[in-house]
Amino acid sequence: MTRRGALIVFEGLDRSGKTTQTQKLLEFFQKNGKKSVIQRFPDREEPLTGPTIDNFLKTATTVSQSKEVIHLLFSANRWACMDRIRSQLNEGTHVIMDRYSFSGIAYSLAKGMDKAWVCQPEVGLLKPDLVLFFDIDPTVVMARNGFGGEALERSDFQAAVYAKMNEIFQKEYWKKINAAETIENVHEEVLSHVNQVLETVTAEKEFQI
Ligand code: DGP
Ligand code: NA
Ligand code: NA
Repeated sequence: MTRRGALIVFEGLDRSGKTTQTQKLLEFFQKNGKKSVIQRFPDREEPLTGPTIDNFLKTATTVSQSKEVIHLLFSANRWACMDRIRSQLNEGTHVIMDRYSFSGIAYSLAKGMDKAWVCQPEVGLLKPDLVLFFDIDPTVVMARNGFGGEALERSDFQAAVYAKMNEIFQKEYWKKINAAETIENVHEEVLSHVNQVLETVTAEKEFQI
């Protein structure tokens, strides 16, 4: 029987280095002959919800939208990808996620939404084997090149998201990564956590917050 792949989630603020590190982890797995994919959320290629989300992220400062609708749209985007991701895991492929439900919850909590309400749509999604929280001072990411390109990349909002990510941080399967370190050092830290969980991957789990 093939051992299922691991579901490894990278979370953190915009510009905290997640995308670079998901790519480095993918390359590491591939060098070791291990099937793996990167799944980015929001998945702007997902046919039903992707284009709408892309449009929202590009225009949110100029158009007013219901925060409930936006929340459900991002959640629907994750749900729309679940069957494919489950199949990939079951056939032994590691799935590396660039954001997941925790972004969905933290971004909406930062808008002042109710916690139970925002968690509910995530219930039943696949539970990660590992969540790597890219911990970095919001003022540091805001100074990084390219910050501010999209609607949600505003300094006051990022600080609020950071506070909410810390609030929902769960000790058991979240690991904090010092994202202020160099790219190579962060990669080493990522690998040390990943190697530990690969030993523990067993049956499919359901998402719980
Ligand atoms: P990224 O492609 O990682 O740069 O994400 C695009 C933006 O969308 C970023 O500002 C974070 C935000 N985002 C990601 N997931 C969610 C979500 O589930 N809900 C909300 N409101 N925002 C999200
Ligand atoms: Na971004
Ligand atoms: Na990113």
